[in-house]
Amino acid sequence: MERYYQPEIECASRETIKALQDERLVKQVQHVWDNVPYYRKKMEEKGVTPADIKSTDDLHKLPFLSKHDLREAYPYGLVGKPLKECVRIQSTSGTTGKRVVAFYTQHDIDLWEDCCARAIVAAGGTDEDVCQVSYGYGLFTGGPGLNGGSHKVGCLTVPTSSGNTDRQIMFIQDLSTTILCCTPSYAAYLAERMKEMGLGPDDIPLKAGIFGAEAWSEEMRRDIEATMGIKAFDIYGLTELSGPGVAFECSAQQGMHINEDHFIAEIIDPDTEEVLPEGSQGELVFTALDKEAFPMMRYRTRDICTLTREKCSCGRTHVRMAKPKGRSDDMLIIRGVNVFPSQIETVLLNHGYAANYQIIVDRVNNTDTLDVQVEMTPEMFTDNLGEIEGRQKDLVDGLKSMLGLKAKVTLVAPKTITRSEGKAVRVIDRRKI
Ligand code: DLL
Repeated sequence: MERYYQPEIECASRETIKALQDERLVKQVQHVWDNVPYYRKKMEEKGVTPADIKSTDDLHKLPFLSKHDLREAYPYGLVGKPLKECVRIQSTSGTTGKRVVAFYTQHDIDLWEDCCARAIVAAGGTDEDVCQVSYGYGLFTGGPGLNGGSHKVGCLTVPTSSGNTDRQIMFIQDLSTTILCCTPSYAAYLAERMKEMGLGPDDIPLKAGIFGAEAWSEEMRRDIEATMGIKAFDIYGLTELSGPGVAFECSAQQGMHINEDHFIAEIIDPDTEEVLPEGSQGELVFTALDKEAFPMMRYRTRDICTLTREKCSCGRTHVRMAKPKGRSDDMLIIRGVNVFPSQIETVLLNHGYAANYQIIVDRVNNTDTLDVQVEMTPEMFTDNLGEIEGRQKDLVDGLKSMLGLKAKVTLVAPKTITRSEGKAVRVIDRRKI
């Protein structure tokens, strides 16, 4: 039986959702106009006033916000409430430039935690469950978001944060953890360690995993599900919009339902900024409808994916997003060819490897080089050079047919590639361009 956290919203008719969005958008535009001078200026430059926005049909008139705006307005330029009404900040791990710092009122935290609670319930969670949150706690939104959601559902919450892998497994066993929340790469690492410890799916009390914060493939899902004996659910979100829980998978595992009472999603062509029809692949853009402290209007996520409104067997009516293919800024252009790390991962997993790999891109004599280092699994480990060369050639061929590009493949011994406890770093781009 499918369970819902807020069925009156999650299963509402399209008309009800549209009416709610219309009302909230009009209010939110006024809030931003009155309280966020940075965005008001953008509206003025575009010749738009709140009077022009009468419903969601007028959304396209509003200007976009991008990471560039967030950097320019850092730290307080986009805050929509007096600081004395703000109770928390969270921040991205941003490796380049300024971090994004997002602000929350208590109302913002409540709606964020509701979104995470919906995700936990959609994964089968109830107040009978023990939910271990192994996302990082602190500035990263993963730990605090799922922690809050888990409380709301009434699960017994185990806030282990990430790291200390053997202790994670000890808690899973001793406390009979039933739901595990962490990044998919950390889940794969935990699964690998459990196998090494001789634990099979029947020895592991887990029933579900809620894995997100980075791109992961269907092949990786199957591997983790088989090793841990669980059903693995995807969850999506970003700091700018609150954190995890913007969208989540249900039992159908056919895309993630976007919480449409809080967010409007659009897909645009990243080059022309034109809004694309349903089903087209493009950049995901979100408008937050009822965030107070850090309102985001038409925020360009850089994530590339598609949306569908096809009926879902779970009964939820909210639009679904496909797994993001990667970020437009993760996409590598190698010898003129667009390459997403997720395509490389698919080839590796289809050839029986685990997701332990690194992609090294360089430029030698003005030509781009693509070197994929892949760990052999313990079962396939050998020092027979002929066998290794044969396996490498298979992967070179597989990558050629997926990418249309010749890569160099180097097989390395098990356990040589550093494991990730948070978001995995898969690409090293050494090109100085
Ligand atoms: O990663 C929030 C989060 C925490 C989501 C825990 C899910 C679970 P940021 O650090 O701001 O926030 O990174 C946001 O991560 O724009 C995507 O590129 C990527 N991302 C998040 N979830 C997924 C997912 C958190 N399920 C950025 N699949 C986003 C693919 C994802 N990419």
